[in-house]
Amino acid sequence: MFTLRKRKLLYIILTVTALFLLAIHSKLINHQQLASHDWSLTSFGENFDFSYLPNLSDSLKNTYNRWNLKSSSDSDASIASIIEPNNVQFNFIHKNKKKKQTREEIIESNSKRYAELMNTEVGKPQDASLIPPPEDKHQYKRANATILALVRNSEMSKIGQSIRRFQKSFNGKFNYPYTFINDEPFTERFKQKIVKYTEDAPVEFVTIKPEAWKKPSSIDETKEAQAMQVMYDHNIAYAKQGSYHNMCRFYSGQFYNVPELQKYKYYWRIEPQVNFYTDVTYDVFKYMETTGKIYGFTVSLYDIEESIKTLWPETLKYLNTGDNYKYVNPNGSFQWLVEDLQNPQKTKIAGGYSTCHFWSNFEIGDMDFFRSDAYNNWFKYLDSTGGFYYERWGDAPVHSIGVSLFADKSKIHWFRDLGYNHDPYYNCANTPFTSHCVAGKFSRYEHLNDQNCLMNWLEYDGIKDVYTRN
Ligand SMILES: Nc1nc2c(ncn2[C@@H]2O[C@H](COP(=O)(O)OP(=O)(O)O)[C@@H](O)[C@H]2O)c(=O)[nH]1
Ligand SMILES: [Mg+2]
Repeated sequence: MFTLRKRKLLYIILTVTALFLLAIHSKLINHQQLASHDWSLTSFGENFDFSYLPNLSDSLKNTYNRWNLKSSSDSDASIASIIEPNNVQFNFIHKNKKKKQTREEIIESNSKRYAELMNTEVGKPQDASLIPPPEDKHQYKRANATILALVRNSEMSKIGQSIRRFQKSFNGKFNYPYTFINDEPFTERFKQKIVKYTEDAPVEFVTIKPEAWKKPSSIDETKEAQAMQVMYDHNIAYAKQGSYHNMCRFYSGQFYNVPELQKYKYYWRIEPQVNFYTDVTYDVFKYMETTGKIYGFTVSLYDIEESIKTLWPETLKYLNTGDNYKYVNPNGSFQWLVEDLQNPQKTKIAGGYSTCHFWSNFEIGDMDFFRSDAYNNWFKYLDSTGGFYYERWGDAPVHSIGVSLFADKSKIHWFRDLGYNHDPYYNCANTPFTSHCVAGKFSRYEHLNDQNCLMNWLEYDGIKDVYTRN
């Protein structure tokens, strides 16, 4: 039996141990809450969590809350946009107020309409006279354009595949020059091998200046490392890959300033391991030129909302500062940006942005648009927030928000007729010139059909069909 003294001692030891365990437990919980705070869905109430934007003024918080994060059922907005000094707002207009569809019904209806559209045979765009392939491509007067590929030395054979397909589809007929860019010098081996694919098209190899590629010195590396870990824990692709963040920032706001690209107006971006399924029988760059279009795309989809949580709120903050409102084009394509029906949770997490974007691995664009004050000043602001590193803002949502806000929607073109694939998505229409892809198929995984934004852009922004003659 224990003596009274021993019993007292045991009691004290047990109490201290219990208190100690309790303290550790509560510390662990606190730590977990802290670690997940930035990303957990539960940290969001009905209003946006402004802890991401500590410097946000109260008036702007109110501006966001006025329209942000309302669920589709309680949204009563009737004005699509307000573009005034210190009062820039975009509201999603719910048309079917009476007959509310569920998310599943919306996805089913959009997928069905998408498949029908892509299966309806179309030819070429009807809104311009198209220039056919020249008889002598060496004497041909081309548009001021280049085929642009940012690529690593290690991706030689993958970009080679893309170029072989691209030459067959388009460039073998028109012979536009290629510009290959890289953050490291291209090896002799890369250069020697690539020209076997590019045939007789002119080729330029460019090393990007470190200041256009490297992470700015203003980035707080401790904060960045913490943010990367949180994103990594939430399975965000490339969360911890610094070079990917650099790439996204570079393609968002640096590529059009590369000295070797100054001589060009238009670019067609290609990537490793992409496919082109259409025998293109007109000069696509000249089509952009004659119609005055500034941006062409093939695939439009939702993004990983947690990679761009503050991109839209920061954009609104910028537009609501000084006279930046003046850059917004009153005829921009705003509706698909703030749509909140198909994937409402995404719109909520991304602070009012649907996350819909044009997929930038295929882009045909006018660099003069990106060089404009409207786009470039906005990019500089975005860059100053550090969001390319503290989050993982992609160049695709940045380009898409940029062109949707600052360009007339008639200047953005869906290349419905150009068959294209970057895994796992397709743009495959029923045209006499397209083969080896399945018309109407959006993804090789059917469950990803809910990621398709195209019908939203076409419908909610009232985009004119230029493929059929009216
Ligand atoms: N030179 C260079 N190119 C890169 C780097 N990271 C990505 N890229 C290029 O940027 C483009 C997008 O990268 P990719 O790996 O295809 O990303 P994903 O399509 O988003 O999965 C491709 O053309 C890559 O070759 C890099 O660190 N250096
Ligand atoms: Mg890629």
